[in-house]
Amino acid sequence: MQKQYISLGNKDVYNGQYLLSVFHIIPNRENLLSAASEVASESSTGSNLEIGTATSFSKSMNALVYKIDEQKNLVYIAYPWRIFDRGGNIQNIVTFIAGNIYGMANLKACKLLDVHFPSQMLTQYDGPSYTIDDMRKYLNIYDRPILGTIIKPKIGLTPSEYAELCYDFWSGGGDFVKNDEPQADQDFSPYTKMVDNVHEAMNRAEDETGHTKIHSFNVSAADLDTMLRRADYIINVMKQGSFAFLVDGLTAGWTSVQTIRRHYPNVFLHFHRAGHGAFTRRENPFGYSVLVLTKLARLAGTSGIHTGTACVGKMAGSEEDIIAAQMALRIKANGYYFDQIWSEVPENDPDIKQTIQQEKEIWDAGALVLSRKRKEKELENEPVKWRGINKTCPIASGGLNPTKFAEFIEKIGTVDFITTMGAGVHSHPGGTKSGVKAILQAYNAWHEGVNLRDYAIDHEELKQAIEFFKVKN
Ligand code: CAP
Ligand code: MG
Ligand code: MG
Repeated sequence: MQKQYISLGNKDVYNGQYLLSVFHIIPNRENLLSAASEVASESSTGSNLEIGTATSFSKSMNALVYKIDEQKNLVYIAYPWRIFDRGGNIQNIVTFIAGNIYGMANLKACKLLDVHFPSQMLTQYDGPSYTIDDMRKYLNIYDRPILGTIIKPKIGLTPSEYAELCYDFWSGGGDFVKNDEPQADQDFSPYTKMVDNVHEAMNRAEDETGHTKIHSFNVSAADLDTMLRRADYIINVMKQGSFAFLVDGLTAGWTSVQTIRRHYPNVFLHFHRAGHGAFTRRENPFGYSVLVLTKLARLAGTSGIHTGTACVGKMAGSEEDIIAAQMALRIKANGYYFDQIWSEVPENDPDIKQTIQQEKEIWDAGALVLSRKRKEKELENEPVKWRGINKTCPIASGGLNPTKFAEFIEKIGTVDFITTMGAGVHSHPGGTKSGVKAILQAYNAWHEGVNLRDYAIDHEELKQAIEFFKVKN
């Protein structure tokens, strides 16, 4: 037991000087409070033994166990946020609160479930600069989700084959195409050739449809210089607004995410979270939650992050995906353990209070009302311009298909997201173009409140999708 890291009932932790956290901890042998003090020590100033070199100042930087729930094995730890690297560094926060502690031999479980960033701390971090609102202006789409796809097969197409599928999706009515997360500079698809071919396909599709289109290019690479070279090549070829930069945020790392955010503040930063399941899945006793990942990504300045499909798609998800989506989008959102307000001024600021109330009214009205208001541009109570961390948009992907779209929209409660369906589009019996038409038809059925099967009677692509995806009801 390291008593200098325990301060149960301490109310100072709510004074804005602490990042608050809650962990699920199961000790091997010792009691929960003792294990908690070891975690607080190892994740802040200490080690496994009390050190004689601590000073009165260093002790003031100790993390503090301020609350404990023996029944649920929950431990609340407050971190003085001055211990984190200045300059808005996310990687350093993760190293502290989700680093060495997972290797501690005296624990059977240690999972960071939620975090709370106080307003004063938010001022130190970038937050998103280019948001889905900017993307909506570019696309002139306000009243529905942005409809995207991932090109499949995941890898193995030549640049022209790849670009042709992009053209099919865009000319069929789709808005947004992304590289799949491992697509990079493979010998059978040289990076610059892929970009050039996408550019030509996009021009063709825009000329034909009269609508702007977007492609999200994976700029993850072996080193930052190569990432910047790829990003700069895209900027030289594509017009502003027509591209996003995708970063495999976990395998390329937080430094890569923040480098792209800081070098290209006018580009949509698309965070793909490949690998997150290794530590976010509920059955994993060690790691941190989808909610924590999403909050860190917003703080880092991500414009859009995959937040899962809440069991509607193919990935192991949960209701937490919906909480994560709201945490990404809203000015104020409630986590399981902490409310989070993303304003850089305290909650009792009159502007912020009004903005939070306005946003709540829009959200409580529901996705359909938001969609209709956006269509008629009736958003008279759109939250006023507010001071704080801009929104990150949810990206809904894995395993979605046109027949599951309405169910997902109802679950997430908003249309303010991007969907990127891969197999859900390219496995359509009529091919990619029919796949995207089926998504649009499925959206319109939901928006008009018409049962999918009824709507499909005179919409062939949706009818084929219902057969193919074997929709029961
Ligand atoms: C989806 C996907 C995405 C996953 C990521 C894939 O393809 O391209 O990377 O959705 O999962 O490679 O599986 P499908 P998440 O649409 O064909 O499933 O969005 O949960 O992070
Ligand atoms: Mg700021
Ligand atoms: Mg993928």
